Amino acid sequence: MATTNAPAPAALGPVPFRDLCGVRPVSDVTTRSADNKLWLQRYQGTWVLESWVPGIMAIQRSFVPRRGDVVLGSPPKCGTTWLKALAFANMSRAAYPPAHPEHPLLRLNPHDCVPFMELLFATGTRKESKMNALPSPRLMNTHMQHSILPASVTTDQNLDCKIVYICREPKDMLVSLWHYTRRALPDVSSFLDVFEPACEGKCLCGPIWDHVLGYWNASKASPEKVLFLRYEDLLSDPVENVRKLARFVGQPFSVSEEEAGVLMDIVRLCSFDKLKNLEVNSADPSSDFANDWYFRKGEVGDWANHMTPDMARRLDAIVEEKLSGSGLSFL
Ligand code: PAP
Repeated sequence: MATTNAPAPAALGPVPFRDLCGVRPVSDVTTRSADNKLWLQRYQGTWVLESWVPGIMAIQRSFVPRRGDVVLGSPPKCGTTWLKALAFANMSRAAYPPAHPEHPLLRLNPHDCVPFMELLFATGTRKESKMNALPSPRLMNTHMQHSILPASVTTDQNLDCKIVYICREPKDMLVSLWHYTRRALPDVSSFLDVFEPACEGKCLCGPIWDHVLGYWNASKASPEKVLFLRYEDLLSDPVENVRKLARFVGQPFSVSEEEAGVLMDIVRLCSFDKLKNLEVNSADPSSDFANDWYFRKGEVGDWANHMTPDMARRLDAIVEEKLSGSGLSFL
């Protein structure tokens, strides 16, 4: 097992990955297959994109966490982009004051600031080594289920590397996933194409209930190691959740920062409207993928526009049955 006691370089991070490494962490849709399908593959009990498997295996084999690392975990379409922005703005606020007119998030998409591990570690990209170039504390994200993370990351005693997890009400997550997939793959047209397999557990990074339960149980066992956040809570009380996030990563807001409005500046900078309306996050008709795909509605309850009451009841019942006894519920 990889050790985690490597000395951390002087705290200078996080810095935008793209600024330091000169490359854009690859987007999900580049992983479509030649016949324009997203190929899901069973990997150690989880459903992942076939093209992520080499990266996942490389992470399991060789990822060495450093003191101060923060891994952002999430199922797809549960607020990763938002969490990346918030965590980056939070942890880099000394170097990049959030109200500064040249803040990196005003010119870079959050996914350019925080790399996606599965693709970064994929064989052949050679970007994996670029992780080593990042100054500490480093920020990175993964969609891997907790059960397939390397022990070097999950070991309870290893508080050097922390995990911040975000999940979302499963019906809204599925609707968001469907919209995203539809843009990437024109032959996915019906919501049922996503809904029916998901009810059986087959969806990207699913089963959904296993994904949330893995991190939920880990956060209950080690709350100082895993912070469990919910998209809906972030929407209803961003200030308190950002405060919680800052405390968790060991950078609580000082009284003077609170008085100076730094926390509010971060919330504003990372808000849906602010990020969505930036030029860097706008639609790009010349490309088959654009950053605007990450910013659709940003609301709670859009499922009602896509599911019948029966479909909603069916998925709710499946999810609640799987979560029963855990203390976690989405109802
Ligand atoms: P990813 O898994 O591809 O990284 P992710 O960012 O997790 O996607 O999810 C995208 C969802 O978060 C979108 O939800 P929707 O389809 O229901 O609208 C997107 O709109 C929403 N989102 C992105 N940024 C923000 C933000 N700053 N505040 C609130 N919601 C956001």
